[in-house]
Amino acid sequence: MTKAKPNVVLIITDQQRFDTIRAAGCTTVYTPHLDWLAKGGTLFTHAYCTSPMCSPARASILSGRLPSSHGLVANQYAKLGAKGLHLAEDVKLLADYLGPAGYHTAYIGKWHLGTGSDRRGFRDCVIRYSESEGDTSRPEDNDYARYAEKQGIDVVGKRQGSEPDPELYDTWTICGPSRVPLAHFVSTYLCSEAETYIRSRAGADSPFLLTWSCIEPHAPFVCPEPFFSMYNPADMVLPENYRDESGQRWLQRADRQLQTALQFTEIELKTMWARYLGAVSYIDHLMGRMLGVLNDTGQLDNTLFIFTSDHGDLMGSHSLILKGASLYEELIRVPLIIRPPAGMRAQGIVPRTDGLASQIDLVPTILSICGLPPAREAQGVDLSPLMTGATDSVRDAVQAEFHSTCWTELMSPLRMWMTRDWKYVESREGDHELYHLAADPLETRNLAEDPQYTEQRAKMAEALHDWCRRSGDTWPEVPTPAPEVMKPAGPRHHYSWFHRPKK
Ligand SMILES: [Ca+2]
Repeated sequence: MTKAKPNVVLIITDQQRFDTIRAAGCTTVYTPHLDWLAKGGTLFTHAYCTSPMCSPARASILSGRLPSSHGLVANQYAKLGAKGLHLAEDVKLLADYLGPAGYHTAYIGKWHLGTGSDRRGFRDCVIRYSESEGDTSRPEDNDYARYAEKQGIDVVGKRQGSEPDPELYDTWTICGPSRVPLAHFVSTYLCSEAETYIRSRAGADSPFLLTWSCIEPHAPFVCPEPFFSMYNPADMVLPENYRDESGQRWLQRADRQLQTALQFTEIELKTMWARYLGAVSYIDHLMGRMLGVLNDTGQLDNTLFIFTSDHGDLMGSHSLILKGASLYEELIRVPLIIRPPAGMRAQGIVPRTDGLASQIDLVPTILSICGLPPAREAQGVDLSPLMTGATDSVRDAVQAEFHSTCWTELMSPLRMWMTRDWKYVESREGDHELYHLAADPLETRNLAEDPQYTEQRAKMAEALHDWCRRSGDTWPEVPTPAPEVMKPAGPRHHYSWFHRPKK
């Protein structure tokens, strides 16, 4: 193996909507490094996650398979032991393809695949912290906790190191600057570790794969100053469909994490947006640092750089916030920028494509650009013909799925079949959705029960069921947790950091 193969840097943020990057049309945010990345590569305007939850989506990014195929259908919690949900040993991940091809493999940051400290095929450099239970098997595996201790910083709780300053935190809007200052904040630490890793690879014989993942801009809306206060809430623009109360209907689904936005005033929602975008600008700053080190060490030209997120957040759209049993655009459409290595750029790259793309396409695309054989197990397609302009479409439809927020929660299973013009969501609870995206891109008119569209709905359902048959998805049968791990039905779930009324 020579370094003729490009390095690969894959960035995965958490809960970042597609419309939060200036290059993607968000005029209220500053994302100069992401915009620069988009300028030298391809911005995908219609890239979709497979499921709007961490574990299923992240496993899809890394395996090229839908949740019904890789099996991690909901968020896992390893503490449940054998009855918990785990990524099966035989699911091959990106590093399992690149490692044997001679790549040095690194994983830095959030994992959330329920394998404890094990990062599967990512073997050569691993930096862990414990954002979610189960990301570290033993306390001593938590690299960030050890770093923080050396700085005299005590990190506690689920969101280790990214918790807000308790004196400045507003429990109603869940907004507050971080307790840990910028220099020692967890994602800054993860970025510094990435820089160290990138420097260590300069002059090495073999190419590297670095996957880097952070918790931002996931709620609660916490990040270090000066990014936290970077935007004035009054300047924020709420989503065009934030008054669409038809979304309230989905609060009735069994899943209990989705929340109503109607409980907030306009300025409260704008405050959440200001802090959310502040966290996006913080990520952008970290991207600038990594790109700078790649450039300083002469490795940028030979690097395939990919920026994406696991899924989105409703952030007020359809009068809802956060995520849950819904497959609205704001939840499933993700940022995706791919900047190919110089050799491919020299042949001409389309700066922007509206072609449909899915998270499951990343593994096939990376393997293709690296000149490696395709992954037999992956269900996605190679996106590089969209980037070179060879075609404006590599797939007729994208699929998405939903099972439950957590494996322990009540299920509200969904399946989606979406073309550029139509979206059909089939619900096991019977409350299906059909949107004519071409005429109603904001998804405010559900046509599923409209007799005028019976034929269209049947056509979409047939395409979905045909895909399920071909892909081995047993829908409408879905995996069921053991009854003893299920939380009892009751009031909506409240996370420790969740909206609490003002005192
Ligand atoms: Ca997530």
